[in-house]
Amino acid sequence: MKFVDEAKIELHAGKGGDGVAAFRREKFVPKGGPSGGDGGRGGTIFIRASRDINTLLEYRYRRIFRAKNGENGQGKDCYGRSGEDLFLDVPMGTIIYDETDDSIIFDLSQDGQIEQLCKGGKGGLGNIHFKSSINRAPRQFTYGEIGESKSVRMELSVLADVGLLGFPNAGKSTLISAVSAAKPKIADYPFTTLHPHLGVVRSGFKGGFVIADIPGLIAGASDGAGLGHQFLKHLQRTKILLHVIDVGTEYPDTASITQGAHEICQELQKYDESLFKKPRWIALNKIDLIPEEEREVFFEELSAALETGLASSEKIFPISSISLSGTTELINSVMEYMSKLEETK
Ligand SMILES: Nc1nc2c(ncn2[C@@H]2O[C@H](COP(=O)(O)OP(=O)(O)OP(=O)(O)O)[C@@H](O)[C@H]2O)c(=O)[nH]1
Ligand SMILES: [Mg+2]
Repeated sequence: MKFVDEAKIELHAGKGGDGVAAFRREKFVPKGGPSGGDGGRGGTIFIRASRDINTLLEYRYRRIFRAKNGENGQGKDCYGRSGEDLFLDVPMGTIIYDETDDSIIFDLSQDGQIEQLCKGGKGGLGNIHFKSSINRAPRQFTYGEIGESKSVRMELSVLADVGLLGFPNAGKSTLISAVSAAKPKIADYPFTTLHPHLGVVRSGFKGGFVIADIPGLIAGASDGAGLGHQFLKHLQRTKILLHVIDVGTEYPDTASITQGAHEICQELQKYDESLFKKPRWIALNKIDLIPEEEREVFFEELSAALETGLASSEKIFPISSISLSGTTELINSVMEYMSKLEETK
């Protein structure tokens, strides 16, 4: 599924340092000439594309970026130091729009591509530049120029890395809203989610990964039951499927939970064998509804039951999308998995 990750930021290049008017004061040189140096150039803001970043998440937390100002010039022919340039790293594929007229400024399609976004202001001139045959003691100097400023929008089309799968009401939307900034509708009735949503999860992996929340599936979806199963196509290019199972509501009916899990996997297999064969993990959700002291035994029993059929999964994570217990472990495991995939690429 295509999804647009977006961030709006404000950029201010550095101001140039002012030039200065100064005169030489040296022993035995009674009337020293002008010696005021130029101001340094203000820092320029560049944008740099990198294949090592996945999302624009970083730019949703920090929105204003300023490059350093140039230093003012000084006496004794000293020039001010230039302000340091600022490089903003964005994922390859990011498109930069000018917020004022919505025009495209850059389309960063190459890894390592660097473009100048906001030019730093020129430094002012010191009075050494104004010396002439008719004016040997000029007092003129100029001020540094203001750096360029811009408001830009960055857009990136991203594909989901993780796809959520499960019955209506399993808590898929609650999970995505717990681990990402996405705010899908959540309600205690089936088929709350009618359209797929994506959420970006902040993690150490390339600045985050993307989870897709799709409408719930039910048995018979391949024949059109419920909302049907055409939404599964959005999971086609994901790297992991996460099968969310509501174990809290049906606790302690292991047989019914297992049966339900198999139904989902049957629908998946009917839809597409390759999707069915994708790595699929299980999130046992709503564990907050299960008495704490009974959880361990129950999870063991349930894991054993799930292992025997279609729904078998290498990894099972007991979680609560409401109390957030277990969600960090889940996210960390996804992150590790993605990093490994990347290494073997
Ligand atoms: N106690 C408890 N309730 C949860 C948990 N996760 C979700 N719920 C509740 O379960 C109900 C369904 O949650 P949703 O996130 O809308 O479920 P969904 O899987 O997205 O459902 P559809 O969009 O209809 O497919 C809501 O009332 C949630 O508050 C959980 O971990 N614990
Ligand atoms: Mg939902």
